[in-house]
Amino acid sequence: MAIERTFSIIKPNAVAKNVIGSIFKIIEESGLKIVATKKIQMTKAQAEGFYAVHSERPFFGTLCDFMCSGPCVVSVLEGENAIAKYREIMGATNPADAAEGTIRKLYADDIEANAVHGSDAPETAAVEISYFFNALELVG
Ligand code: RTP
Ligand code: MG
Repeated sequence: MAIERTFSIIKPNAVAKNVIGSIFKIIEESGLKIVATKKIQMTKAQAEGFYAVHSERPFFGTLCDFMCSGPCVVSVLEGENAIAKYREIMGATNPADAAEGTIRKLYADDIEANAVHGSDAPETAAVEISYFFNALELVG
């Protein structure tokens, strides 16, 4: 299995709950390594750019408002099968469907304020990582 990188956001509702460290612990205990990380607050335009793929969805406006409503923690995670592994420990998009012990089961408030984002494919991971990090910040 190849070593992959994926992109993570700890969303504003989880940052507000003061559980950044708890989420990092789950990530590290899964075997994934935090290659880079920083706390940011997105502008509306930055959130709209990040979620451009969802621009036609009915929840796009409220999602972008939520994502810039407070600070987030953006990170690059690395490990074997990192993209699928991170989505597994995140749990289902809707926390009502998320398995016990997953990050969303523990920390999501609802389907929108669902605590974390993780890339869904190698191509989107590469685009999302470069949206927030430059090469000098990716020290491995
Ligand atoms: P993410 O992209 O954040 O990792 O989440 P995901 O793949 O599990 O879900 P996706 O379908 O890509 O949706 C992106 C984010 O939009 C919000 N959402 N709201 N109100 C709704 O029905 C709804 N559906 C999705 C969530 O914040 C979701 O993570
Ligand atoms: Mg998604």
